[in-house]
Amino acid sequence: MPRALITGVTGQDGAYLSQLLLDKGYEVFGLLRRSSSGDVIDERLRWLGIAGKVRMMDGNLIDLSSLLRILQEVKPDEVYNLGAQSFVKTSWNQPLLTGQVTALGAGNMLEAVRLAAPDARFYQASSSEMYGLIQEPIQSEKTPFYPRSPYAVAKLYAHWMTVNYRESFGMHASSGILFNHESPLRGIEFVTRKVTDGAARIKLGLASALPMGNLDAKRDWGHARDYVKAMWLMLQQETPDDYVVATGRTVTVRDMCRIAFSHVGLDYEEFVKVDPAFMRPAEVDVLLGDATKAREKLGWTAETSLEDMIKEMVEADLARHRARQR
Ligand code: NDP
Ligand code: GDR
Repeated sequence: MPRALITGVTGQDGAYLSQLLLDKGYEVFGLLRRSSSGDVIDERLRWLGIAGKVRMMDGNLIDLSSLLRILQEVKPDEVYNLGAQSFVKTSWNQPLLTGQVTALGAGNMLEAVRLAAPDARFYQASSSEMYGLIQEPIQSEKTPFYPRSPYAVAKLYAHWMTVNYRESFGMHASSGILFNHESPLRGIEFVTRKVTDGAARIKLGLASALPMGNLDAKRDWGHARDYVKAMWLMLQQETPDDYVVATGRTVTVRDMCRIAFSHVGLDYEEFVKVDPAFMRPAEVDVLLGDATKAREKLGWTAETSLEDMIKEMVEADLARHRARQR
């Protein structure tokens, strides 16, 4: 039975990846950082019906000793480094913590794998945010980076450390440059989930308006369930490499609002209000990924349309609110 260790196991991608690996017969271990609200930490795993099937290991990405101990105990075949301070807007409020977790945390994990599990295959969760102020209209593995937030700067460090450990030590270390991906398990602070939850609340009479930031930003949005398959495929290749994972379609936040509200029979323009509090000090205006390499080498393609995904998210949020009302 192959063994996988996932950092960020309590997050959106950690939950879907755990489900995928359990279905494939893996023994799945998750790095869990201690929290005072213990009863809600595996909420996403419970949603997918896999709570209790992932073995939780007590540690933290900023504590190298905990990572070494866990790797010695687990002896994983594959390590997926998904843990991060992942909310871009918060990275301006907590820039140094973001650096410690998102950048140095990945460095810690690479170092721990090199020292304690050198034969394990390693996946780094890199991000399209690294392209930032875009240098080419469609971004591929060859497009230069220009990070626009402390989060993106931190991800760039983690990305290049992954490349460097592969080249320096011959590690099987791969980096997935994933464009935005969403699901009913997306954190409520991210724009798609904020909108699907807002549309559901307004439909049910629980709210009357939705304050938003920049409606003109464009993103290439896919489904997290599809994207975790690409992570796994990267680690099944004979040689490690970097891959863009994207749908190849970009849509404005405004259009995404229209899709979500129209699903519940409402006109978004009546409810969505621009509020400067949700604007960012620097914006990534548009992202659009070219996943040709992933398609040709991994045989991967995005399967879920934006419309189907937003519909699934709105339905899930309606169900959540209805359950609370009972
Ligand atoms: P989430 O924000 O949902 O999950 C982040 C995870 O990181 C949580 O499990 C969190 O644990 C964990 N974490 C945070 N700090 C630490 C720490 N100090 N030590 C250990 N674990 C920690 O992110 P997603 O699932 O959406 O994304 C997964 C990864 O992919 C992230 O690295 C993200 O930056 C990256 N990414 C995401 C994209 C997306 O569109 N979703 C696109 C490209 C990259 P806790 O529950 O305790 O907070
Ligand atoms: P992003 O995702 O910053 O791309 O990072 P987010 O959903 O937060 O923002 C996307 C775009 O929407 C605009 N926006 C708003 N965003 C939020 N959160 N709230 C709002 O009210 C709002 N109004 C407009 C933003 O300005 C932005 O342009 C996500 C994270 O998952 C990262 O970890 C990951 O690396 C990247 O995707 C790829």
